Amino acid sequence: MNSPNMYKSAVKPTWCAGCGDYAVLSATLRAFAEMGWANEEIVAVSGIGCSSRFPFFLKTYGFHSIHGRALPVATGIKTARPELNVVAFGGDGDGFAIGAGHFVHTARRNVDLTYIVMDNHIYGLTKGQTSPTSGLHFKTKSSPYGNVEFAIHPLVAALSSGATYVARGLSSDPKTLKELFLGAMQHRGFAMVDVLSPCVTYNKVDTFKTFRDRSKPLPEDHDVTDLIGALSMAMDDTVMHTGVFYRAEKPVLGDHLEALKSKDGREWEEIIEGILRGMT
Ligand SMILES: Cc1ncc(C[n+]2csc(CCOP(=O)(O)OP(=O)(O)O)c2C)c(N)n1
Ligand code: SF4
Repeated sequence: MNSPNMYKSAVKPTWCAGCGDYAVLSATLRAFAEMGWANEEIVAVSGIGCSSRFPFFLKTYGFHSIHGRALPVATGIKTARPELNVVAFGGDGDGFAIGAGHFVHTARRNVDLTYIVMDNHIYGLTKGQTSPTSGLHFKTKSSPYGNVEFAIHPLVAALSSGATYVARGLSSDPKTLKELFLGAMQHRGFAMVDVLSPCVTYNKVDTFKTFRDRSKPLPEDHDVTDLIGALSMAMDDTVMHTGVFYRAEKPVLGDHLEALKSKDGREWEEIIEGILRGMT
């Protein structure tokens, strides 16, 4: 088996001491090792945020893009180079605020890539503002009188948009996290893992302890092929379930594009030219 260390770059993580993202990094390195991928077969893509610094710390190809744009960049890379293993990383702000539109469309296209979200319920990099996963009444610099918005359900959004592997894990349980990442990387299709990963510096409410106290593994008899069952578990506000909610086999975006090519023996240039002609 490959060693997790072979995927570590020479750049030391610059996260605050105790940040939940360290555990996500270590679980990722171990999942890569178990996948047995060569360094040059992996592309790590991110947007902007503390969590989006991820590609710096990996000895793989990397693309540190712009805020909220990890998924369109990852889609482009996977489309142009389907043989590469594309893994996108980012925060809840990056993915569910500015990047929310891209998230929904990447899911419905079932792009064959893994998306790992470090969900700390706050904007860390910009020093603590309310995010779309922050709870109602949560006080931050941008909501000094308390948050007046309901939180988004990342898992419900993923499930209802067409994602074909949907899971939730905890930074405080890196062993299970590695298994969830492995499942996502082995999956053919859009795989999202939402990781409850505390920001120890700016979020004093959603801590390791509160995430642990509020969460519970999915029941052993949970059926991962049942979309309605997965949605109802994801919508349960009384407990934050962890584990694999849903898994399905469906054609990926690349399959549809390949079919366009093979139908009349068209080349990419011809397909793109045809699309552009239709747009003018
Ligand atoms: C277009 C644009 N808008 C806003 C910003 C400022 N900005 C940078 S990171 C960020 C949010 C970071 O939060 P999150 O994505 O949850 O990641 P975290 O830092 O918590 O890991 C914001 C608003 C930016 N860089 N670019
Ligand atoms: S500010 Fe928060 S999210 Fe950013 S590195 Fe520090 S603890 Fe982690």
